[in-house]
Amino acid sequence: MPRFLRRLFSNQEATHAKKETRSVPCHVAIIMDGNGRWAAQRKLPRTAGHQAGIVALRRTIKHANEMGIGILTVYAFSTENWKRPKPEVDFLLRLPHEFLKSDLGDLHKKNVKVTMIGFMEGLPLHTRNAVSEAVGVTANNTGMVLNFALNYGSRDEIIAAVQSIAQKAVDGEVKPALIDEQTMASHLFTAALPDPDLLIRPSGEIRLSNFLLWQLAYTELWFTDVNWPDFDREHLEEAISAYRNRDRRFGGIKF
Ligand code: V0D
Repeated sequence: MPRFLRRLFSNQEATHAKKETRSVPCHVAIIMDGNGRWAAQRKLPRTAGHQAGIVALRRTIKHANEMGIGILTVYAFSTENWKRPKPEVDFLLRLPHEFLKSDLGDLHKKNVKVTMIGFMEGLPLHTRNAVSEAVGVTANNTGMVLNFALNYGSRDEIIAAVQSIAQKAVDGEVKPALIDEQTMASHLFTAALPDPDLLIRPSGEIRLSNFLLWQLAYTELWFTDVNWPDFDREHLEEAISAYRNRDRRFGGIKF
């Protein structure tokens, strides 16, 4: 029976919900938004906001790791970010190297595994090399997964998945009638990861902005007005405590 039908006919998720309300979310995704606004409020250049965003990222990784979060996915660069002025794009695309130069040693020591989702081939070679090195060095680590969404766009990700499934159908490798959620999920960048349990978006914007559209189907969403550079342990704790107090029903009924 396909998964969507099994979900209709079983109370598995409803039962599961009770357990999940007491634990820390396994997978937390964050849209690191509000860096430009933070800088503008201080009459600083946008680049200063991005630098402050790195500091917030560094401490959030530390807090997430201490809290026992299994996977932290952070949205660092979207496919739409190419529309920004070239100097800002160039600055942003140097940040992976800059961040890893200072932090990779510590992350590796803490057994953190660095991974990436997004259209790698669209990034400049220097950015790809920096990320590839971190992914390679930490490939066998068994601690928290730190997953960077770089040059990522959800609609393009879904289109690429559909193209590759369609090609397999043409080649006779898959039967169209048997394509199910699992087929789709296994063709997305996130194939190796469970769906996020919690999405956090700071900076007051209440939208998904083309981030993980498929994967967020059942995710709890948490929005806060705090800009990303000001995001600290208390904000992460607030989001997680809200998550733990919500009943996750996955469309089932609670009993
Ligand atoms: C700028 C706030 C770390 C968001 C954080 C290329 C906007 C700082 C990385 C990074 C960015 C990416 C991959 C990796 C290691 C680090 C990063 C970008 C922007 C866009 F393997 N911070 N960071 N990447 N900002």
